Formats: sequence, structure tokens, C-alpha cells
Amino acid sequence: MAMLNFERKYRVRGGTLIGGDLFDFWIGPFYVGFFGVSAIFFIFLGVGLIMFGAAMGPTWNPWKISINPPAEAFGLGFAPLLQGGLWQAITVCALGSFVSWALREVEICRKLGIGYHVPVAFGVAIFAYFTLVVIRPVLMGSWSHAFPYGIMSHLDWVSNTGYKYGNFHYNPAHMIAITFFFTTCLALALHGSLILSATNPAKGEVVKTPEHENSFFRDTIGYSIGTLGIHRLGLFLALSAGFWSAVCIVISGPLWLDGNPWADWWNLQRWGDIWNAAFNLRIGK
Ligand code: 07D
Ligand code: 07D
Ligand code: U10
Repeated sequence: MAMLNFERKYRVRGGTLIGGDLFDFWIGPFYVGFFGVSAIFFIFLGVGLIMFGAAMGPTWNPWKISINPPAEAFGLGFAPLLQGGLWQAITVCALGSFVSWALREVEICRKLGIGYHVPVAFGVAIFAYFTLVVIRPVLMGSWSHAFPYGIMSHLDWVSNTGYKYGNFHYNPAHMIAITFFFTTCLALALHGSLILSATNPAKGEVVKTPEHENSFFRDTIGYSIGTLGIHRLGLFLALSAGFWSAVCIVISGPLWLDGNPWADWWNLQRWGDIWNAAFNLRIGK
């Protein structure tokens, strides 16, 4: 791939966390670095193990391939390869490659002298995955509670897990996460459309300024969050969506058991207790 004209200026030495100059180079458009090598290692190994699992049968249909976690009986121990051991090794590879990827992003940020916002944001996605496959299964005492690696099988897991806890829609942290997801889409749609409306005018018209953008929202809703502010808000909304997702799943099982826990959560008696407790605290009882 051809080097773009600005890349020569920004491809600077240094900023590495490990390995000094050893891996401080680019292959085509990609920065390598120690964590590029470790990422490639885990990606090849992980994908190889998935292929091996698929080769062990019963299907090559990509929608149906599934590498399942160990059965409940293995608890938090190691399982034989074909009874969940593969899932365990692939989980190590997935975490190894995700963390390598995040640290490779950190090295690139250091080279460019920019903030660590992108790796921090990716860290929240890794945290949600880590909650699903490590924190929650460990709290519940068995790897069997993690999700299987397969396109359709992971959907079955979401559905089964959702129904196991009554009506998952009643899970309050799930509600907060969903609201953040929806709000993220709304904010991105507003931002994308506003920027295009100002900076991509019809033929013959001039490009408009941020004052036009501010004025649009002051005229419409009485307030503009500003050009930097909308990006802060977008990041906050998106990271909150991932964070509350992790909360919603980690309280389903470790904290609230099978049955219909969320209907119980919303019952007025429980709320009454909470309000009474808060009120008593406030008046010093
Ligand atoms: C667009 C960036 C590109 C990434 C893509 C995903 C793989 C998997 C591996 C066959 C937005 C690449 C896919 C590498 C192939 C094997 C073994 C990101 C973009 C295109 N899911 N999920 C999908 C993952 C979980 C859920 C699609 C991953 C949880 C529902 C894809 C993880 C829960 C639905 C996929 C993960 C859950 C999906 C599209 C990890 C709650 C859908 C993803 C590592 C979060 C949708 C058939 C996408 C679908 C879908 C991947 C975890 C629920 C296969 C890698 C357990 C309800 N998930 N998922 O566009 O069509 O993401 O499913 O945690 O309806 Mg999932
Ligand atoms: C975990 C992905 C991490 C990805 C990483 C990167 C690669 C590389 C390579 C492309 C977290 C992977 C990268 C592999 C790819 C290349 C080259 C993201 C992760 C690290 N729900 N629900 C959520 C809604 C219902 C249930 C979250 C909506 C039902 C369960 C979100 C509805 C029942 C779980 C959400 C709805 C149910 C969830 C998912 C509507 C089923 C979870 C987002 C409108 C009967 C999961 C942490 C997320 C969760 C989760 C939304 C309905 C069950 C808030 C909108 C009622 C069991 N649901 N849900 O977490 O919280 O992203 O996971 O009905 O476990 Mg739900
Ligand atoms: C944003 C923005 C903005 C922009 C932007 C963007 C946000 C301000 C200025 C960015 C946004 C976009 C471009 C829009 C589109 C993006 C999305 C919709 C998000 C989703 C993205 C994708 C779906 C793309 C995903 C692609 C990926 C992740 C790349 C995959 C590549 C790799 C895995 C290779 C990585 C390279 C590494 C690690 C280092 C070097 C390695 C190589 C070059 C090659 C590999 C090496 C070998 C083959 C040999 C070595 C192998 C070994 C040793 C292992 C051998 C082992 C065996 C077992 C065989 O806000 O405006 O504009 O643009």
C-alpha cells in the first residue's frame, strides 16, 4: 500500500512501552511494535484453535460452528480440550489479543503525542467481554456460565440467559444500558447530520462555520453543547452503554438468582424499604 503523504511526517521513533527499538517499525500501513507481534501471535493461535474445534465436528456451516465452555461439573477447573478446554484456551487468546491491541493503540498515541482516549474506550469493550467470560463465571463458581463462541449459539445463550432471569427487560441496569445505546445513536445522528449540513453544502454555496452549528441548536432547543462538548458527550454515552451492560449481566446470577428477580426488584414493598431506609438515614434514625 502506498504511503500517504502525511504518514512520513508522523511515523516517528519512540513511545514504545516494551521492546525499545526492536519492533518499532511499520509493515505497509500497520504499525508493528511488541504488541503487534503479541496480537498477531494470539490471533493466529486463537483462530487456529477455533478451526481445530470446527474440524472436530459436527459441522463446517459457519453459522452453526460453536466452541462451548466446559460443563457445570468442571467448576472453575481446567477441562479436557474437547470438553471445554478449547473454549478456555481461546478465551486466553481472545483476552491476549484484545489487550495487546489496546496496548498497541497506547504506543501509537504516545508516538503521536495524543491522549489515550481511544485505548481507554476500547478498554471498556474489553471490560464488558471480561465480565461475561471471567468475572461473572468466577462469581458463579463455574466456567459453564460464560457464552459459547459461535454465531447462532451465542444468540441462544443470550436468549436462554435472558429468560432464566424472568423478564430481562425488567433488569434496571439493562434499562440504563439500553437507554445509553439509544441515546448514543440519537447523538451520533444529530452530530453527523449537523456537520454534513454545515460543511458539505450544495454546489455554489459556501461552507458554514461552527457558529452556524451552535445557532441551529440554540434556535431549536435553546442550548448548544458546542463542538468539543458533543464529542465528550458521545464518548460518555457510548462508554456508559458498555459499562451498564457489564453491570446488568454481572448482577444477573451472582447477585440475583433464578426465578423472577426483576419483577421482585420493582415490587413496591422493596422500593418502600429503600425509600424508608434513605429517609431514616437523612433524619438520623
Ligand atoms: C460492526 C465492528 C466489526 C466486527 C464484527 C464482528 C467475529 C465472530 C467468530 C464464528 C459491532 C466480527 C465477528 C470475529 C466470528 C466465530 C467463532 C461491531 C462492528 C463484524 N458478539 N450479538 C453479532 C460478537 C456478545 C448479540 C454479530 C463478538 C455477547 C446479539 C457478530 C463478541 C452478547 C447479536 C457478533 C460478542 C451478544 C449479536 C455482529 C465478543 C451481548 C446480533 C456484531 C467477543 C453483547 C448480531 C448473528 C457487530 C448478529 C450479533 C460478534 C458478544 C449479543 C457475529 C466478537 C455474548 C443479540 N455478534 N454478543 O456488528 O447478527 O458488532 O448475530 O464479546 O443480532 Mg454478539
Ligand atoms: C461484550 C463486545 C466486546 C467486544 C470486543 C472486541 C473481535 C475482533 C475482528 C472485525 C458489550 C471483539 C473483537 C472479535 C473482530 C475483525 C477484523 C460488548 C461486548 C472486546 N437487549 N441482554 C445486552 C438489548 C433482551 C440479555 C447488552 C436491547 C431480552 C443478556 C445491551 C433489547 C433478553 C445480555 C442489550 C434487549 C436479553 C444482554 C449488549 C431489546 C433475551 C447480556 C451490549 C430492544 C431474551 C448483554 C455485557 C453489550 C450484556 C446484554 C440490549 C433484549 C438478554 C444493553 C436493545 C429481553 C443475557 N442487551 N436482552 O453488552 O449486558 O455490549 O453483556 O429488546 O449478557 Mg439485552
Ligand atoms: C474515525 C474518526 C475520524 C476519522 C476516521 C475514523 C473514528 C475524526 C479522520 C475511523 C473510522 C473508519 C475508518 C470508519 C469504518 C470503521 C468501522 C465501521 C469500525 C469497524 C472496523 C472494521 C470492521 C475494520 C477491522 C479491521 C481490522 C481490525 C484490521 C485487521 C488487521 C490486522 C489483524 C493486522 C494488524 C497488524 C499488526 C498487528 C502488525 C503487523 C502485522 C502485519 C502487517 C501482517 C501480519 C503478519 C504476518 C502475516 C506474518 C507474521 C505472523 C506470525 C509471526 C504468526 C504465525 C503463526 C501461525 C500459527 C501461522 O473519528 O475522524 O478520520 O478515519
